[in-house]
Amino acid sequence: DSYNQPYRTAYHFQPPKNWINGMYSIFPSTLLKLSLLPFIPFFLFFSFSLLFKYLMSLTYSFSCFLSFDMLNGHVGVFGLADPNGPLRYGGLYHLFYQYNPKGAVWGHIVWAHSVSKDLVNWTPLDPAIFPSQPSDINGCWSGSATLLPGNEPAILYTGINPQNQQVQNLAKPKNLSDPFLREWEKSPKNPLMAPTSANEINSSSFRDPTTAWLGQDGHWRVLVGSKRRTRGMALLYRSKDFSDWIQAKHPLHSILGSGMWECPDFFPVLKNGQLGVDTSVNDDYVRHVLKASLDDRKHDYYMIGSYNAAKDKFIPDKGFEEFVLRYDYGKYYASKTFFDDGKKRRVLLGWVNESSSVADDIKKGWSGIHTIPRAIWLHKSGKQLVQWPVEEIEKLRAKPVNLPPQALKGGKLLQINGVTATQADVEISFEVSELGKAGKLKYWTEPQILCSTKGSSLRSGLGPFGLLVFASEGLQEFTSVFFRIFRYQHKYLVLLCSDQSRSSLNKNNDLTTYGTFVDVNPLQEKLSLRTLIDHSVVESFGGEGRGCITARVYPTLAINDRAQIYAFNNGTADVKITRFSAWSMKQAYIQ
Ligand code: DQQ
Repeated sequence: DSYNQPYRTAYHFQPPKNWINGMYSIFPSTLLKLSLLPFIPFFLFFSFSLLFKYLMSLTYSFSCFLSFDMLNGHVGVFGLADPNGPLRYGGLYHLFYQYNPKGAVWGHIVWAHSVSKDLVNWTPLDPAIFPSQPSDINGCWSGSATLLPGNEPAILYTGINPQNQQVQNLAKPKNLSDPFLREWEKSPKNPLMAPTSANEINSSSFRDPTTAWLGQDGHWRVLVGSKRRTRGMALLYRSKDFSDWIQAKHPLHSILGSGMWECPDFFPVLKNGQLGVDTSVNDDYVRHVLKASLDDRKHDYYMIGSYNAAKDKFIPDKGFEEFVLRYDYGKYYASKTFFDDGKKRRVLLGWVNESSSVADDIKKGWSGIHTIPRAIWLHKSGKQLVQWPVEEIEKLRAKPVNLPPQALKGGKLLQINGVTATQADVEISFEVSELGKAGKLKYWTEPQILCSTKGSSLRSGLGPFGLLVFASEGLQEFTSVFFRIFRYQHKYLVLLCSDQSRSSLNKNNDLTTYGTFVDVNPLQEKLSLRTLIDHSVVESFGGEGRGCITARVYPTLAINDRAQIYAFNNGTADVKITRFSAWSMKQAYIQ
């Protein structure tokens, strides 16, 4: 059915297929329970939701009452969103995620649940957490898992109560001897954390508890995203028994003007090396990362600093006083990390919404995918994080196509044959010799602006050179992922762009171009690019994971066997391809 679903991904996680046509086939019991809940007659809801979306478009502030992705539960679309509470237990990886089982009827958001042995192939199970008690009767929103001593998983998540307030609840597995953790039971003491008149917490800006960590004093700590007026913050709670939680006097950290911090994350990273460490580690061989999904900007930002355990304060490093660095400079939101103690790595999961129109989403019948899980660690410079697809994804590689090192002259287009162009993993490295031809950047310019104004067609000194993917034979459609090199203040800036402006003849799509600078010195290093191509996903890693950009494209011609891949150089200077490997990717079992 790839012909009538050309955009469904083959190896990026998305709602199981049979949730779309016959959603009752997977877990009738649970869904029937849900459907017995009183629901608004369809026609009323439909008009309500259109009216609602109209209101939303008018008044932004209204949306802080309802989370951003709930509006992605368009009528009849089965929206997958935030990854929730990822953990490893019983030799299995558990992924939960925000899901509207009844398509449109938002407010019944549940924690859908899938398990995997390798983070690549996933088996769906019944939803783990769904509205069932007053403290979450209007929805089970995002949260995180913590492994308590004795390896007992505990999930803290946001519930929406009958007054539509956001409160924090606890759920634990009913049966620890079930490695699939199919059944979860909620604390009868829920909600464990709630807005009160005393704590002046805004009940529509209080959500997404993090994985908890254990302090030297034997007390647990957890963060909850919040804001007061425009000051975004990470509220801190402490607990001795993981049940009674006391709000700390001060947030762990806050930034004036940053707006609501959704899906916060707080974790240590080794100063040296690529291994991950447990969330509770706090020694002088780690640094700490504080991340937030900024509701006002719809991007995931992070800062590096140190965690002062005595004061329960995060002190950002110089240059990180504001949220500047992002995990991914494309479409990427509500990400979560977890420590995979099996392979001693920290794994990052992110949600990528659609760039298609609402009408097209309804036609597709699904919306939302997750990126390939990424190992994440601190770059040796200590100034940024590095991300790389987990090595297990390489098991899907088939039929390698390798090209010998060769020049790629200015204006040259090199067609790559022998690869399934809609389902591929491409690695290419470039060497640049004529740096003297690099264009001069007179003044600092945002990378996304540079990429948008100087698309892949505009010739300049050094670049654009890179890949054309989802390219139609006549190049009526193509998505270009490319480098440009500029000279700026006596050094070279390497720009990485993912240009979607020509990706589809269907202009109803969001064709925004994305860009970032990659901290690579072309005098000393090759420029490497890896792009994972998967039907409607272009997930790119520049500089071995120092610059990541995820995009969604919906070509009308360059689909199935009519898509092409090219290497290209539209600069005036020649460049050299020093390494080229491409693989056709096999279909993963993501149901
Ligand atoms: N999505 C969840 C919220 C979170 C938002 C609701 C982020 O908990 O803040 O589906 O996308």
